[in-house]
Amino acid sequence: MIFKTREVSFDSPQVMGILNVTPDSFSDGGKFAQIERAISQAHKMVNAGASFIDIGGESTRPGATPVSLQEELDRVIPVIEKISTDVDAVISIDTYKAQVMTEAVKAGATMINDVKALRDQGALDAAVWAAKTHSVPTCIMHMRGSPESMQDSPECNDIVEDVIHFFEQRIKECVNAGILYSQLIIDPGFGFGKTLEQNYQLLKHISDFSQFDLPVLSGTSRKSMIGNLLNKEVGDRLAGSISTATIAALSGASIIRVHDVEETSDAVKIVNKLQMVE
Ligand code: 8Y4
Repeated sequence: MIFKTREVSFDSPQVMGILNVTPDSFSDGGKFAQIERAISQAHKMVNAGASFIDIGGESTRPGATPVSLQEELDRVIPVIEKISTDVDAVISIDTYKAQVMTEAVKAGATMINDVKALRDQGALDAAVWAAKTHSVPTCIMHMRGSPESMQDSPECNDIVEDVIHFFEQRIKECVNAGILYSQLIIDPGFGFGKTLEQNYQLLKHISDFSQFDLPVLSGTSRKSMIGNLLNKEVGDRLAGSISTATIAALSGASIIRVHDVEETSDAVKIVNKLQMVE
């Protein structure tokens, strides 16, 4: 798949490192120090095996304080400008806002990651522009609940069927709008409005999404599907996160979105070796 000028092969799973660009209360170095911290974190993740960096201004975390458009732009754009020239990786912009997508792609982002699957005002048009004029692919994620479009589908008691039906509809709309089929990535959206049971059903059946012949992105890192099962706080979910990442990689997921890049890259190398031997 082409990300602007970079071609990425999904013959083996790729690791996407999560880079949150949020003002943290412990750092008082100001804006410049924040940008420097983000760059060094990105370099660290690439050296540890990440070929994707997902940059988010924290507008999409469930339960996160909503961030204004200007605040999100101020957080994310300077970091993308610097990282896209300095760091050898696909630079993904985690946003559902059309204007953030557009400005991020102008600043050097090479992928769009939208947890609302381009259903926010203007987002589909922004992603069409990014795809057509910059060869920037988009990841469309499934979410249950929040945006109203989910509920108009018939009441389904099979989450896997539900998510597959969502992608059938959503892919059609994206392609009709002008995004190439081959410029889409799909994601079942672990944790987004799903029960613990449903999250594990999706993980168990994640290979079902291979029927679309599109790269599948899997994001389970440190989520409550791990914490609630193991009774562990967010800082103690590494073993659980590596386990779910390994299962996803073994099942054919193409992009594994994680906080712990080095540990997950080791796990992916084990999976790769396993797939290679007779
Ligand atoms: C601890 C840390 C507990 C983080 C929960 C979380 C996905 C995503 C998110 C995903 C794609 C998160 C932006 C939620 N999750 N994008 N984004 N897929 N494509 N929660 O699963 O990391 S944010």
